[in-house]
Amino acid sequence: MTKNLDENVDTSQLTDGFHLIVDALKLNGISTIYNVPGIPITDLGRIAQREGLRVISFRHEQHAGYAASIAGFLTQKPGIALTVSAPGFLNGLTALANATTNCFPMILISGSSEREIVDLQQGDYEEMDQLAIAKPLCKAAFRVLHVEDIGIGIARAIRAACSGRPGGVYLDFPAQLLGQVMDKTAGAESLVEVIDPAPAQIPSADAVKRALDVLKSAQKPLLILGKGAAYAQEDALIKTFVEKSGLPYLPMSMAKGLLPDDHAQSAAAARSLVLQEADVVMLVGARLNWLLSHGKGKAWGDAPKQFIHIDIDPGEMDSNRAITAPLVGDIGSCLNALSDEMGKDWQQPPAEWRTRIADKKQGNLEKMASKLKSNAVPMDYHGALGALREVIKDNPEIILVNEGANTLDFARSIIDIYQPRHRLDVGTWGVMGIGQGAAIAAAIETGKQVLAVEGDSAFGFSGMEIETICRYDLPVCVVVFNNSGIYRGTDTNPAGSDVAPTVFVKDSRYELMMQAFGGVGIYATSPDDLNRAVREAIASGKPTLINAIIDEAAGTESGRIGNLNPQSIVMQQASKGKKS
Ligand code: ADP
Ligand code: TPW
Ligand code: MG
Repeated sequence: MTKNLDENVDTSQLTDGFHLIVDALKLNGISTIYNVPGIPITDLGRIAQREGLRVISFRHEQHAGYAASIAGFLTQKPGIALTVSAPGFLNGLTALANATTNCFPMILISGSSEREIVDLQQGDYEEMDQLAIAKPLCKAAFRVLHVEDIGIGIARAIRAACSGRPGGVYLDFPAQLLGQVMDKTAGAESLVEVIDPAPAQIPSADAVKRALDVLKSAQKPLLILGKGAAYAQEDALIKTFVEKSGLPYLPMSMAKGLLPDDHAQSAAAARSLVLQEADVVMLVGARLNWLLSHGKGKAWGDAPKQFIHIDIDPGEMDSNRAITAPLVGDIGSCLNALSDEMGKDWQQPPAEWRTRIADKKQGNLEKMASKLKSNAVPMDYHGALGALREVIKDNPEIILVNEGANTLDFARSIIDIYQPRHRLDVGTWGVMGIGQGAAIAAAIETGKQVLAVEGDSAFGFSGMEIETICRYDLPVCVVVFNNSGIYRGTDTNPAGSDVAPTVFVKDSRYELMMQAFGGVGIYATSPDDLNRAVREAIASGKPTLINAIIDEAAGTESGRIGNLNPQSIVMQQASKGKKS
């Protein structure tokens, strides 16, 4: 029963909302909260810290939210972001929606104002109907009004975040709830330990047989591994399946490293060829969304194709193309079932197909190798990334975070990743601003060294969080690819004295920002400088920011997705005029 505190009550026998929330999180194995404090949740962070949770305070809720979502991706436990009401909640919402879009389990916990006042719109402190606003942006949203329901509320949130297709969940805790008290023993009994939060989903025997029949019929099979496969943590099974089957595979960007990128069966360096020519494509934890051109059009060529699709969400089937063999279930169960059925009569894909891919790969890799040796100053993307590629090759346990446009697209194809979940990036939305949040979560959750390679624009979205990196003394090295702008630093304004919309202050000294908070700041103009500076950062483990000066003219509009960028006829004529 809920009690109001009066002087005669023995408080040692009581607990309150704050404590029960912390106890419920701990009971469910949650060890870290990513937060920005304030009314009404300041004491929640304090109590959590006192009770042994790690409470990481950010400078802006969006980055606490991105950190929580990446924690969810890395650990399969929902990452917890904690924010104050209305404005803090709204700041966290972008990250919650992004987590849902990317299928990362996360819970945004927000304090909220008094229900009675909010619902009558009487103008409470930070008044907002948060539950209603969060609902369309997440997988599930719950509000807890009574202290004895905290255990159930948190259990429902965890289950919703982790089961089936993972996603973001909103949990609304009104200020009044936090201070409500109840009997300690009854409180402890009200908590719920979630048993088996992501139950196995076993595919039907028919579906397995159908998939295998289609796969066996292929002359030019192709496997595509997505970040769902990285999330599933079935690393050994995936490696065995790929190697036993002999299938050529393409890793989506955050699936890089599931098998080392230099694996003989990787077809990444022959991407266009395999997409165009494959006759059977098996998707594993990857959606046929814009990142795969919806499975249609020029990128996929004219050759007729059949699709096999492994996904935990039945609704994903036929979303863009007809799926000949839907295999609905969790990746572990599906691949185990397929492996069992493949048996001894499995034939490796035709040698002709494998040779064709290998030849194409070799040609493309050779072409790239010479560009990576570029020592040009100012650096171009190949020269700078060629240096970073070598650093990661020598230190494959480093986690790479990557955002930007050109900085993202070039790094994705140039920097090889050797271990699962060691590349974190802008994900399904191509969102700028995940950089520091992702780097912080990666360092906190894994204890590993992080290298964050970010365009100067991308960096700016979460730049203030380098103070957070310094405050917790995290082994994060941020490399800002400084080309003085978005895509390029060369745009001009023909009509006035303002700079062009894509251009920043020239010669910006980003490294001084890191020095301001006690970290190491380095100015690097050549690939050699960059190589040396990153290796020093790794050796010291100190928070470091390297301002890497990139040729302002080296990038292209929108990086490699310029085709998605509608261009005005006037601008097209203007740029033609410039070139001629
Ligand atoms: P990518 O961007 O790498 O192509 P997506 O985010 O588009 O990857 O796709 C990930 C897919 O993985 C989602 O459709 C999601 O439902 C699915 N998924 C997530 N976890 C699992 C799992 N354990 N088993 C099967 N499918 C999963
Ligand atoms: C939340 C639009 C896509 S890429 C980009 C922006 C602003 C920055 C590109 O410049 P950067 O990289 O980072 O300097 P480079 O190497 O090409 O110069 N707001 C959000 N997300 C997106 N995607 C944008 C804006 C965008
Ligand atoms: Mg830039």
